[in-house]
Amino acid sequence: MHAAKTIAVLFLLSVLACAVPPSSGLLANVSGRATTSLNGPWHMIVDPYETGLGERYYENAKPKDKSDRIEYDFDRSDTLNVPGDWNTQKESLFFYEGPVWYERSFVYHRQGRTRAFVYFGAANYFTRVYLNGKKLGEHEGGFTPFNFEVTEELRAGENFLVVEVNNARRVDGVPAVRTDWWNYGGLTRDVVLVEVPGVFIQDYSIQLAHGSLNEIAGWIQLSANPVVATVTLEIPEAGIKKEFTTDLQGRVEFRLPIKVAPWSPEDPKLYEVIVSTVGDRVRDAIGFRSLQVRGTEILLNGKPIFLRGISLHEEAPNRGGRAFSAEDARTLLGWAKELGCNFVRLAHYPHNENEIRLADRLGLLVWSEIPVYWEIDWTNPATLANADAQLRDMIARDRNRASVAFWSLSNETPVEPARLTFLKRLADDARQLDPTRLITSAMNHTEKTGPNRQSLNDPLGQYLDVLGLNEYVGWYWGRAEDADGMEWSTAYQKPFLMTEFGGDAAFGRHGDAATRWTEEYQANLYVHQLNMVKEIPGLAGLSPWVLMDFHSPRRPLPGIQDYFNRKGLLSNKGERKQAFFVLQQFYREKGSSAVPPRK
Ligand code: GCB
Repeated sequence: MHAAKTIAVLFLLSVLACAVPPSSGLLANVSGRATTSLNGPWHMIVDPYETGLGERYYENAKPKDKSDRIEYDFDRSDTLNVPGDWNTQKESLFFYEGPVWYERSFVYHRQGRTRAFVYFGAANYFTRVYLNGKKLGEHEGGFTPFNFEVTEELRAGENFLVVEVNNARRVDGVPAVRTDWWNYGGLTRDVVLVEVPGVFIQDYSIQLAHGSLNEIAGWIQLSANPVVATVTLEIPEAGIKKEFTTDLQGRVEFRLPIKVAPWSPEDPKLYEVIVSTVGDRVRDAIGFRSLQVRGTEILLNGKPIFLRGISLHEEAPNRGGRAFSAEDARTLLGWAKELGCNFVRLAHYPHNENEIRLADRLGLLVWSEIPVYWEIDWTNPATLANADAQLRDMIARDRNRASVAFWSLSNETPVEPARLTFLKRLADDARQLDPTRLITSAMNHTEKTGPNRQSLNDPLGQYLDVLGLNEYVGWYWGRAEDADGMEWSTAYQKPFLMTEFGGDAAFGRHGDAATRWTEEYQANLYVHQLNMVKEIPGLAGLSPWVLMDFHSPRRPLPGIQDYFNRKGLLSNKGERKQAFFVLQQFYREKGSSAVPPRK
């Protein structure tokens, strides 16, 4: 080929590559690679006036002589544990919103691998990262991972990382200024150093082909391009060992016949998967299942499934604050299993990877959501780009998890044209990034279609595969008994889930069923809601609000709320309220039947 022709082809390939939303360069499956933990105590300086930027805290400087003026000293400053929010580690920071500077030194000796990245599981909300005084970059968004290459900046021996994390709420942020959860700030998830060879496995997607139970479809992407290399895919238990040659973009797409036991809540089988190329090898555990919709039904492995779910926040049981550990996940998802769930709605932002990986092992289907919540700056292109980046990174981290069934774009956003344009764009991008998952949103825009009839009528429904409906009969309006005989429908022939209902009860507070804040009130509300729900023709599932009480600044009522949303079926200390057993009983009865009876 002539040089000019080659350049034209390369140009065309790069133009085509741009048609999909750009990759953030996120490393897939970090836990399957060679890593060094940077968790533990980090020095910290609380900086409400953002003095640190001007004073260059990132240089971590020391006075040169006795007359030198330096007004900070990380070494003599207090510490915060990473991972962890600052709000629940220091009483004085409980309500704090603003910048905090973190510093940690570490010793590094190259292991023979040629490239290194520093990877953050999440930092809420806006982050600037510096290594040895040099800025690596910035990141916006509190719940998605990000990484920076540090190959050039790393020194043999002593190094120091300085990170400014700012959780100030912003009108143009995602979420924006008003939420019903605590704005926990800090390095809330693991921080690790990842070492990889010069050309490494950047990302991969290995799943059953859409609608198939005996063919996998996927791709493997190397870090460099142009490069042509051999990559190997092994799934030993399924007898697969296959070599491929990548294209010039370092990418291979494939389809392969496979014989597997499909992943399901009853049998959450995971297979060891190894992806390798010269010098790099990544190990994963992947389940294979098919997910489709047919009319108003959701089909798992070709069969209709009723989703016995519960919504939950990523809040730590007992100690409070952001949950991050495998142990937190075991407690939270253990309770969901005890309730009889086969589904969890992880509200209202992407939860930590420990939780998703455990859901894979426990057989819990997952709804994963980006924090496009209530009011958002719909007409701001930077806000859309931010939401889109959070969507892309949520998908990039979890696209190989069998448990993840839904990508949710939003929760309870107001019906208006600019919002529709914004969310349509997210729906299009989600589909392009992952054509195998179901795209959804939780909505609350209904209209009265009869004396006791409500219909979910939100134009967003046209862009979704599955519709989520939040309703609060018996709490924000009416009495629990008003749910009796109420009929619900949607304006679309699509599966729909009751994604929220519930009411507050303080554990141990008792009274009759008409007395608000008591366990009896909440239990009665569940009885009436569940009676109503089981009559909804073709309802595909539910995820009441919420598994455990969680901190919220909107909930100050003394002696009852004390800054907790008390709609939990369990208290924040893990005490089961009466309504827990009402839902558990309902799920026991539902357990055997796939779908509710049709009228
Ligand atoms: C909702 C929201 C959820 C709130 C809940 C409540 O509709 O989606 O984030 O926490 O209601 O308790 O009011």
